[in-house]
Amino acid sequence: MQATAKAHTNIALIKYWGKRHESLILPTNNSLSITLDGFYTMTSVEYSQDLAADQFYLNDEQITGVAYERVTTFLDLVRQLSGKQIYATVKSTNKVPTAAGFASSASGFAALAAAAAQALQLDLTKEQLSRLTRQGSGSACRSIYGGFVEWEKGSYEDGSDSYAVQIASEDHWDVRVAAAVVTATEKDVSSREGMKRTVDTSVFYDGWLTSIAADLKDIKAGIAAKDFEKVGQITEANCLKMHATTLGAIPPFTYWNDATMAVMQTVQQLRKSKIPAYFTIDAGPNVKVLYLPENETTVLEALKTCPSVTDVIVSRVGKGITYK
Ligand code: 2P0
Repeated sequence: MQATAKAHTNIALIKYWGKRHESLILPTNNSLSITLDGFYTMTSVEYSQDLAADQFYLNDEQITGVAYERVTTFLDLVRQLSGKQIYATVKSTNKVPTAAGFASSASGFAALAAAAAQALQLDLTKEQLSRLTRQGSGSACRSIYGGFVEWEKGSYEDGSDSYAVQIASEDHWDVRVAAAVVTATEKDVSSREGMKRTVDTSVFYDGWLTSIAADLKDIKAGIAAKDFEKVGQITEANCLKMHATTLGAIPPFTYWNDATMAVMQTVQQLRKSKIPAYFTIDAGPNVKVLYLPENETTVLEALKTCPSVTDVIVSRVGKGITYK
C-alpha cells in the first residue's frame, strides 16, 4: 500500500481564470497548457492501519495548518473512491531550482493524486485520474499528461465531464520556456482569492469569457501547424486579457510589479530585433518566456542581463505522470 509518483508543473497558454463551482473546482472556461520539465514534485504515499490521521511532510518538514488540511481533504476523496478508511503518510519533495516563489500546487496535487490512487490500486484511467486531481487544484488536472494539454471545463453539475486531455505529446514540438524570476516574496492575493474576486466583481470578466473560444480554436491550429508566432501572439494576448480582468475587480489588484513590466519590455525588445519570443504571466510577478531552440542563446542573454531578473530557469516540454 505504498507508491511514489512524479509530476511536472505546467504553464497555461490559455489561462484557467474563474470557477463555476468552488469546492468541486469546476472552471468557467477551458484552458490549455504546456507541461514543463524544469519543475516537478515527487511524492510517496504509504497507507497504514496503524495511523489515526494523515501525516504530510514537504521537503522533510512536517506540515500542519492550511497546507495539511488541503492534503488530508484531498485524501478523503481518495478514501471515498476506494471505500477504505485508512490513513497515509505523504512525503513530497518539490524540485524548484531556486527559491522562486513558484506555485507548486499543479505538480503537487498531480503527484499526490497519482501516488495515492496507485498505493490503493485504484487502477484509474488518465481521464479518471485527471478528474480526481482537479478536485485538489484546478491547474493540477493538466499535469497528469505530458506535452500540450487542454482542460475541458465540462457542463455537468457533478463535474464528471471536467478533466484534461492531451492534444499533442511532448515529442510533437520542441518549444522552450524560460522562467524569469523577479521576486521570492509571498503574494498579496492568492490565485484562488484573485479568481473569485474577479468572477464576482470585475466589469471585464464577461469580455474575458467571450474571448476564450476563438483563442482556443486558433492556438490549437497553431500548435498542430507548429506556427510559433501564432501560438506566441495568442498566448501573450490571452495572458494580458486575464490580467486586465484583475484591474476591473473590486477592489482592483494586479500581480505585476515594476520588474514584471521590465521583463515584458525586454521580450518586446527581442521581437523588435526579429527574435520571436512571447511572455506569459500567472498569478504572481514572475514572467515565463516562450521561444524556439535556435534563439535560446539570444533570449537567455537578454533575460539574464535584465536588471530586475534574479534567475532564469529553462524548461523543455515535459512528460506526464511517472511512477517509481
Ligand atoms: C492557470 N492559474 O491556468 C491559471 C493562470 C493562475 C493563473 O491555475 O483554486 O492553483 O487550486 O483551482 O490551479 C492557479 O490556480 O487554483 C492557476 P485552484 P490553481 O494555470
